[in-house]
Amino acid sequence: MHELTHVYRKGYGIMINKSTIAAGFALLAVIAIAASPAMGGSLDFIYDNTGYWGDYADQNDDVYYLTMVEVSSTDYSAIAGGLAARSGGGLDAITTTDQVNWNIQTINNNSNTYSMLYREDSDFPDYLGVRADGGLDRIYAEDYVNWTTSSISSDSYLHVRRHWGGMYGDNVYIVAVRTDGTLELLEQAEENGPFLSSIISTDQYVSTSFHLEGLIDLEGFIAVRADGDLELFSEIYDEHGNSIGWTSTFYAAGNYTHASHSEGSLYALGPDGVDDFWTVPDTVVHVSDNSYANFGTWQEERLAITSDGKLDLLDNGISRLHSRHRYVAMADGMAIRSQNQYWPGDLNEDLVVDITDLNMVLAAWGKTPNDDHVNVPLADTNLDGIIDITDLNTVLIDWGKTGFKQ
Ligand SMILES: [Ca+2]
Ligand SMILES: [Ca+2]
Repeated sequence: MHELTHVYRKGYGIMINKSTIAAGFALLAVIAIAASPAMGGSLDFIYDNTGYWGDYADQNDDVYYLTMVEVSSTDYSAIAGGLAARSGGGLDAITTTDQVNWNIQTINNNSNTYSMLYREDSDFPDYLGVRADGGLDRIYAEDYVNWTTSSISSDSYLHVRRHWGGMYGDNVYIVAVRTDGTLELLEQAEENGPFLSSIISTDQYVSTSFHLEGLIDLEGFIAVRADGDLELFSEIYDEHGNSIGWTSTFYAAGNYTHASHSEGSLYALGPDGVDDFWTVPDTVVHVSDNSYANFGTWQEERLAITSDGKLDLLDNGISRLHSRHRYVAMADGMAIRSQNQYWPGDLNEDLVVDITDLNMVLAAWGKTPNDDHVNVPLADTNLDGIIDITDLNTVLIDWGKTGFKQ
């Protein structure tokens, strides 16, 4: 195991103790339970190491997860971690209060398999889960211990987000993209009451954003259309303040698949990259040309997963790829590792270990990320912040190998 020293990510002021990683590994090894089917992947902690984001192999390859979502979207200092869906069914809550000791709790009485999880913005962990059979569940625990699952709908869904609405912002809505691509609004008229369903658009959609409070002057949400354009939905009221329905307008043209709201900006992602919308479409900042599949945050950093599964730190209009491994989903400080990984010696990830990879080590020889932010992370196979004989040996050991790691 690695030495217990603090590492400091230059320029960001975040301190993370390496004992976090050590403790997490030990715990993960202990909780290894039954092997699951060959879907999804195992868990990594993602953290900073000497100037750039890195990742560690976990010590537990027996538990596989399909997807995960962060525990806390509002207060990282209180509790962090994620809710992760096991590939064989069931849910694990993986949390820490001190960034050192991680607790993994398998949620009782829930053996459902989930393809998508979404955390509602609430004072306690409160989730929506789209089941593999398409149905929609609510999963919550007011005390982080005793979890309750209830079925919201047995219809079939692809994507869900929760929103507030009504004149005073206290109505609860779930906006759901149905499996047939249409957009459904599920409204809960009273706390813990049933959800009333209505179709608000029969056009074709792939996803929606979180509630837009603070981003624009309108109450509403952004829907990502199947053709990649963004559409703005907002609620309309009569003269008494009663909701009389929803209206939508064109927001922006693009080739997007996801839209996410973070600190007053709307991030829209897709195969053409990430765009950052500052309040209205004519102040778009194009952040990255990479192709993206997902978006999240960790300690006020904006992290995205590329279509190739790499973690990308999106910082003030700069994209920096920060992981050696490939991932399918992420949450606070953790990510689910894809089962398809490049050979450690395949530095340029072209599925062959050859002279190109060797030359990448030689070109960065003796350097640190401070010397070269671009090439050192690519060549640093063991994530120790220096390019040396260890990295050279990794390439030589894998020399001639092709395809993904076996
Ligand atoms: Ca290569
Ligand atoms: Ca190294």
